[in-house]
Amino acid sequence: MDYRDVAKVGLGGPVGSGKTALVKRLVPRLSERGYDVGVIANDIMTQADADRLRESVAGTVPGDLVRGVETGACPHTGIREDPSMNLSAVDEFVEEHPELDIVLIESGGDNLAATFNPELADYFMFVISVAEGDDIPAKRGPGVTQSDLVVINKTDLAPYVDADLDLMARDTREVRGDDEFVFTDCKAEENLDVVAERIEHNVLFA
Ligand SMILES: Nc1nc2c(ncn2[C@@H]2O[C@H](COP(=O)(O)OP(=O)(O)O)[C@@H](O)[C@H]2O)c(=O)[nH]1
Ligand SMILES: [Mg+2]
Repeated sequence: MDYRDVAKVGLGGPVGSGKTALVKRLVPRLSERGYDVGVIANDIMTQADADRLRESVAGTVPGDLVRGVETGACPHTGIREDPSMNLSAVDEFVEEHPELDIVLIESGGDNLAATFNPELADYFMFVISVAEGDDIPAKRGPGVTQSDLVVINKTDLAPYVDADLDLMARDTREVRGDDEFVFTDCKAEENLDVVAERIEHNVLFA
């Protein structure tokens, strides 16, 4: 078994947008649908970071199904130009856990341009938060325009940061030319089933 035998879902986006929060909530939803899920955290520089991730997903993801990959200095190389380290990590992962159906790969890159190499991710979700400003979609960053799904998280915070969700929806639709975006609230667990459903529909049934 190697990386080609497992569905790989990439999560990119700025630090703090809610990628880990989303991973935590997607795992039980995908498990409920009958899939075995593993998690890889990319650009982990120290084992302490991997431990933190393991702690934060504890309860929803068993510790041995969470891996940290140290891809080194440049945060984006490992997911875009040269995903070989990540792909070997997936290979090792599926060798030890041949039952895995899906691996969620969280990128540590803090950049609107951090896109996933199609070899590394069969499905690439770009996670932003409304608290980063409602003009992010209009900036036409490659994450927003080239991802398979844009997740616009933390809708609960919109009133506190004067974020106009209608504007974000209009801009996202316009810059992408499609409706592949979802508003989520990881705190109140809103619309997370929609994200799980998109993954299932686009990756596992594809
Ligand atoms: N209010 C609110 N907070 C959130 C939401 N999603 C994540 N957070 C919080 O935002 C912070 C950063 O989230 P995290 O998942 O670690 O971001 P990451 O850097 O993208 O992995 C944490 O304190 C989360 O609890 C949300 O939908 N609403
Ligand atoms: Mg994280």
